[in-house]
Amino acid sequence: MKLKIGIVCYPTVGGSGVVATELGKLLAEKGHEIHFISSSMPFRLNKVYCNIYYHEVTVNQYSVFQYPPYDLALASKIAEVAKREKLDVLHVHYAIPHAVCAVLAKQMVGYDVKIVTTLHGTDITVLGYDPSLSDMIKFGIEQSDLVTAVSNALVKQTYELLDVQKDIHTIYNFVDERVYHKKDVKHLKQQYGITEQEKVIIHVSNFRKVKRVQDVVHAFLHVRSQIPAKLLLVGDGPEMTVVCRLVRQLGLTEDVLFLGKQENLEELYSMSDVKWLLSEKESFGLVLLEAMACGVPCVGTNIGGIPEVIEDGKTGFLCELGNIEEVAEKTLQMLTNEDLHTYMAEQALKAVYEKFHSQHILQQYEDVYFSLIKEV
Ligand code: GMT
Repeated sequence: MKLKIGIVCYPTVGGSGVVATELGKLLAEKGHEIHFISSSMPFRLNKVYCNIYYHEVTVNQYSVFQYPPYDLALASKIAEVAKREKLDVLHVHYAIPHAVCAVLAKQMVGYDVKIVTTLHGTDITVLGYDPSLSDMIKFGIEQSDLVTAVSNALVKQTYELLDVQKDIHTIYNFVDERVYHKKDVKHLKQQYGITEQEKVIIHVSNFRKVKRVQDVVHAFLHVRSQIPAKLLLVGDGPEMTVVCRLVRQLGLTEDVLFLGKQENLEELYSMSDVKWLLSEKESFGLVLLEAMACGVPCVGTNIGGIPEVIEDGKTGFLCELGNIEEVAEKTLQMLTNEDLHTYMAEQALKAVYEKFHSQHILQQYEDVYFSLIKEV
């Protein structure tokens, strides 16, 4: 049985948008009809699929409104598309505003279109602490027909924070293994001026405060004092200015490469020996999985969903939040012991192909949709 599925997500660069888009593409490959409903074209939707449609939400600016009513425009668009296309399922990524808009749209269409909500983190770990929003998030979750979250840690945190009366099922994130795999990038390394002797550490994020990019730079100072190394900083965001200043102050300008926002991350991971994610909040850490798929072991903080992605001592190392020395010491252990590095790189790849395989995750989402459709 083929389904008609509406997907609502933030389309810009960011893990939740990436997961929503990649899921839509895999579902389309299996013959389902996919309707993306969002404010702009999801950036990973980079080729034509005959059964993927994109419906843009436009918000008109009327002088009577102090703020453009995006959420109402979205709800209205969801209802319009659901009714016209007779969607079976609305799969929304993020409780607010998307789940709440879907609930409103469901009331507007007048039939039992099923709502699946996937929690990605920020709505719970940041907005869930805001008393003016927490009841709204709880409402969006409880009114959904089925709720998933990207890690067990996020499920636990949602229950603790919002006291929701709803089963939440963990479905891990995935990457498209056809895109994320090790590539031969010797030429690229040379072009960046990285020598054979130098080890490469990579950090990829949106440079929000929670990503602790300053910790990344401090830890790199320790590593570089012991071995020749380069740090690739990929991404951009609010912390960029402070991080640039810190790199200059610590005399690291020669060895830290600011690469800005990049699209073909698999090539940059393929140049790297270790991936760092030292965040203070992280419900999953999709960038870890991307690196692991390219055979790069990871060092991450022991918080949120990171311990579900990095198996300590096997696919990488876990460190205490803010413990720069521990990060440096464990990274050096990996980078100066070739056997250990090879073992961890192999185990990282194995985890991607076993625990997080895209087809395995796709099956779990399809099971979710069919469980709701069969109830009708
Ligand atoms: O990490 C961000 O700031 C972006 C955010 C998003 O909305 O894309 O990422 C969240 O969702 C990703 C996909 O599920 C997860 O891999 C990230 O861990 C999660 N970020 C946080 O929890 C901070």
